[in-house]
Amino acid sequence: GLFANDPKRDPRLVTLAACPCNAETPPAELTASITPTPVFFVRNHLPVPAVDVETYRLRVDGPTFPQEVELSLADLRALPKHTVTVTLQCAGNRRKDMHEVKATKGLQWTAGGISTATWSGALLTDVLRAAHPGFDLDNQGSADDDDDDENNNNNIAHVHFRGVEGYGASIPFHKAASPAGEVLVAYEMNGEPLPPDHGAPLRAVVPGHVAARSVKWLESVVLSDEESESHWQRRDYKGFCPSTEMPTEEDYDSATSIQELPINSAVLSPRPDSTVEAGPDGKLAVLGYAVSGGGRAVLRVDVSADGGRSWVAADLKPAAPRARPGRQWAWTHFEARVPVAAAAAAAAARKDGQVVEVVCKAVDEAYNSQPERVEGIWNMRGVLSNAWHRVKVTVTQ
Ligand code: MTE
Ligand code: MO
Repeated sequence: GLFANDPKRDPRLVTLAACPCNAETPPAELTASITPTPVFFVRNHLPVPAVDVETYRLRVDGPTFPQEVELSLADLRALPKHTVTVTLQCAGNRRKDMHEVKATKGLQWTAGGISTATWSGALLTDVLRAAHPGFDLDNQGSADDDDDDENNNNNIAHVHFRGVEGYGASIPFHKAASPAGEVLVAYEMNGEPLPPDHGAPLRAVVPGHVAARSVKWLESVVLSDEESESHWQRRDYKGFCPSTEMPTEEDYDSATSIQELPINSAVLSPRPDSTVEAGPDGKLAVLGYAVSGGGRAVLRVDVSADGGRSWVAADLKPAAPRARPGRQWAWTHFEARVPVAAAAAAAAARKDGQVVEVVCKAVDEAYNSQPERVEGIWNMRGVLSNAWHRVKVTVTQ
């Protein structure tokens, strides 16, 4: 059948849909800085394509290229190898939290539509230079620059990525053309060749951008003056006003496609609806992850065990502690011990069974923070779901 080429998968993955495969990383595995490859979340829109690595070629083209160029895997491996730790987060991560406030359309991801790996491959800037030695990455021109040199890139504003199975997306040229953007044509994940679910033999890895732009089974890179025509660029992965119940064609045309994601965080432990014990000090251990887009580091995570009345600033453990300034592409784990005894006693007095609400909210280095409530950010597709994460637990003492 259509899915004959789909691989066997780790049974620990939390499957939301089998064909095409959409599966979350299980909560217990989300606590690791680097997600083990077998439990890295999977988000496929289509069947996993069959790829012949012998004949595989990456096509590279653009308006100022004398001709289309084909690069083999050997050509790409011959370029300097670059390794970077990057978190991929689906635009629909935590959609379920939004859906619970008001119905959304899409798979009901909890907080496991996110994972982190070390990715190795060629820098996209090196691939572009290899494909077109005369190509001037620095010449990003401006609309009123009328230089008519034929290598002038004035009109190039986007880089399109296409997958073998038909998926496609694009990113802004300024991200792709900057070596500090660290966009990769990756052939390794956690030190091993890419597995079928994650794009073997090649995928784009776009650090700091929504995972939808990190195109798997990458078959072409094309420079353009326009965004990708792909459905997933033009008719999905966009945010709208909360009153837009059903975006029209005009709404989609006028909205900006998601590239960098906003600051987000989630509690991994305790688990929702669990019964937990406070320590002798009346405190509860809370841990989770926080992540922001665009290479912005997580500055602080505030944790509450009384629904947000009082807060504790958590200890932070970034997955890539030596990342350069402005290039924090990976998540940060947090851990806090939060006073809970008073909240549990108050809940007991209200006779609601000592149920307390554990909350986390993160702040990134631009001092962006998460919205308190879902209502003001609700959208029909359930993307950009980054309200304070809330987990209800029963406390025993
Ligand atoms: N690339 C291709 N070719 N096909 C896809 O369906 N899904 C995108 C992106 N790249 C997709 C793709 C989306 S929406 C996400 S969230 C990430 O891949 C998921 O990457 P992963 O499956 O390696 O976790
Ligand atoms: Mo996604």
